[in-house]
Amino acid sequence: MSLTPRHDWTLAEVHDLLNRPFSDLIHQAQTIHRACHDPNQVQVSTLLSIKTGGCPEDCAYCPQSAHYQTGLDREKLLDLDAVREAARHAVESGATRFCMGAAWRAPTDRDLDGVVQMIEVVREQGLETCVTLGMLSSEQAKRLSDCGLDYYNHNLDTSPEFYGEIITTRTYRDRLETLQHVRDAGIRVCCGGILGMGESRQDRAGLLVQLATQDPHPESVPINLLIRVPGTPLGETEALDPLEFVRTIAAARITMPYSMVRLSAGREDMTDELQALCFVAGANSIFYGEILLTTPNPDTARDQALFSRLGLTAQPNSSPAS
Ligand code: SAM
Ligand code: DTB
Ligand code: SF4
Repeated sequence: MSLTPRHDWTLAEVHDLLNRPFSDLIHQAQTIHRACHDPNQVQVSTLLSIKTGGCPEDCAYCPQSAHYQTGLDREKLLDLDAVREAARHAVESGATRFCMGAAWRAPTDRDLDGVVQMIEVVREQGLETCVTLGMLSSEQAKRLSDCGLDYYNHNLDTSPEFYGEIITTRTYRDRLETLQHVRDAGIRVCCGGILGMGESRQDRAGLLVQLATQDPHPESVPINLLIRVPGTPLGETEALDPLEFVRTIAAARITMPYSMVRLSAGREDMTDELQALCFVAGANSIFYGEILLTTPNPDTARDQALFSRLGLTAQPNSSPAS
């Protein structure tokens, strides 16, 4: 079966998908997953925070926002040797993509000089490169493309309707513009969102419609489960029904058949059984390593045991950089 991806998904259609009986939804997602991917292979990415804390944005979920007291120290840009060392470690642990995140609203051109050097040292290790630096101008995107950046991560986070409850310092339109600059520069797009912020099922459908009507679809779609960090406005949010999380993964797989759907933040609090359901629903990528940007992720021994329990293997590097 070969599938032609659709880019005309409507809110009603995606909402109907999320409302389907669970077994029907998972069966459809797994069928599409098998047609488009090796169901037993998982792409493995590693994260590194290159500039931590003190961010001027007010994203209500984020421990790095300067608006909230989360006990996180503001740090300077990491030096090149630390990045090289982390990239080496990522290679040894079997990761194929290295994603660097900075707590910026947008990088200055000077910030970008440092990031370009970092991308170069990560590429030297043969890793795919991804960065997430906030908003980008078209010139900045072009610069990142010229230095060989493979992916840019910039999330839409939630539906356009719910977005204003979560962030007031930058608009949905700002985010869509940055994504367009990234696309126009020829960089692959990593774009997803966060579930469990108090949004409705309709909002989860709304996020997926925004992603699945992009043409082409984002190559990577990270689906994060909110990490409820004390001190942030969402620190006390009621936990999302885990099966609702699985449903959203399944609907992401159905609507964006060829994208890598990443089971992203939030795995630390998931059982192996819940993660297994996410893989059955079509997730085929994870963040690996004991820390995400600033919060804990499962330790590597636990992830190795999980892969072994489920008969999963790490996907080999598909685009050697150097
Ligand atoms: N500052 C840049 C930006 O926002 O574009 C890049 C770094 S930011 C930390 C990257 C993404 O991490 C956010 O878009 C959000 O989706 C995710 N994230 C941040 N805090 C989170 C949390 N507490 N739980 C789940 N995901 C989170
Ligand atoms: C994404 O969607 N999730 C990652 C990555 N892109 C940059 C970040 C998760 C951050 C979780 C909170 C933290 O560790 O600070
Ligand atoms: Fe800043 Fe990014 Fe955190 Fe928002 S998500 S506060 S932009 S680091």
